[in-house]
Amino acid sequence: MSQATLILIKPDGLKKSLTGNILTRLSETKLEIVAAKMKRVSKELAQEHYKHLKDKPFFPELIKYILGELHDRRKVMALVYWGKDAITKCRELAGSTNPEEADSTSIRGSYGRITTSGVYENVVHVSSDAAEAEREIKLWFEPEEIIVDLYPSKEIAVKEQKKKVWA
Ligand code: IDP
Ligand code: MG
Repeated sequence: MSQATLILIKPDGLKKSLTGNILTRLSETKLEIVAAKMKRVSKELAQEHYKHLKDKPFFPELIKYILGELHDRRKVMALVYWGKDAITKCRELAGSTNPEEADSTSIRGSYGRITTSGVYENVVHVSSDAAEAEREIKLWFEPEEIIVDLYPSKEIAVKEQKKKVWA
């Protein structure tokens, strides 16, 4: 079954110059990249993305982590991978959430670590199931930024909206 998943290269992945390695590893899946961008992460986006963890003791540190405050990289790379069993394939390549427990050949097992303050710095995010993937992709991307029609969308007229164009 064709599926989509959100992939984020987290700030530690960017700081450690792992973008190329991670994309090469993901290319083993033979999935298609249907959207990609660099994104500054707002506090609202971070909190919404990780809302399922808001009662966890590590939540405040997790938000600082995804905002880039721990790595002086205030951005992430966001991509949508699409194709057969995309979520299972990408999660398998990413490895377990805890980088110490992740298979040592997985992305997280190869490059992740646990900080002294207890955050799992695990270099990539992969959606956990189809419902989460849809929620996350809609949170991180506008329909026009994705080159296939993943989910129903509609056209609306927007009046007098300000937009930056080339000067
Ligand atoms: P996932 O990223 O493998 O889907 P989630 O449970 O959704 O795992 O957690 C989101 C992120 O929160 C993880 O990738 C990791 O960075 C962090 N995290 C999850 N559980 C813990 C924990 O027990 N301690 C510290 N950080 C954690
Ligand atoms: Mg998750």
